[in-house]
Amino acid sequence: MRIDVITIFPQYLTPLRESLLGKAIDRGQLQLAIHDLREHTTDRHRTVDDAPYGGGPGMVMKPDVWATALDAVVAASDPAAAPALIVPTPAGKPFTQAVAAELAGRRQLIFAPARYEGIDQRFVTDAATRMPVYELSIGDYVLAGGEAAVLVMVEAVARLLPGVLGNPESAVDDSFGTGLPGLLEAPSYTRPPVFRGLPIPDELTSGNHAHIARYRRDESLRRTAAHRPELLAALPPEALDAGDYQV
Ligand code: 6GU
Repeated sequence: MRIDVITIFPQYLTPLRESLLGKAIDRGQLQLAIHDLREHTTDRHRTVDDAPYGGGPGMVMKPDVWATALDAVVAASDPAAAPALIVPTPAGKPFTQAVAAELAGRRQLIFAPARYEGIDQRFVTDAATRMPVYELSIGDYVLAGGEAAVLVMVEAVARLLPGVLGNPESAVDDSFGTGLPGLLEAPSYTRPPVFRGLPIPDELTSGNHAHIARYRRDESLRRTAAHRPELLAALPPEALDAGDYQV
């Protein structure tokens, strides 16, 4: 997969070259290019924003500068990659594990994170005539800009790419992965067997795999009920198994 990010803060995206993603880049599973939006301005002050039509606080990013930058990235791309544009915004659709999986199936993603009060909407409207556009929010809170959301989305997508995770099964059993539809993951434990007086739950040391699976499933249900009751309420009846009715 190829990922392009256009931003006025290129340094903000450098963590994407660390850790798991850095290794994927080194192995050639992921190509990452960060582009400075200001390189696509034409005035002496390298202006990227202006006052909002209709008034109000803050500034709006200029559609002409964004469109020029996007055109340059598209022109340098393989047309067969059919890139999709991702515009992070708190006014977008929720970025979920299902959306991450959909994006992981594409060959190229171009991210356009905004600062200030966002980008002139005509940039999105115009781009959508040429490519798929996703306006996406990472949660119900407001960030100072979309760059942190890009870090989140790229990490969630890249770990789903073939060969990026050491153990592909760890993506399956994750909260919101395909192993436990609609449930949160059970808590995890490792050595020592007693930590500050706290033992490991007996079920996990029993060696009985059916027992362990039942215990983890019950803990998933308990955690989901405590932290995310709306997820439990939304489960279709067939997502429950016979043992669940005792919980
Ligand atoms: Cl994607 N951007 C910004 N600026 N704030 C957000 C967000 C995105 N998602 C949640 N809050």
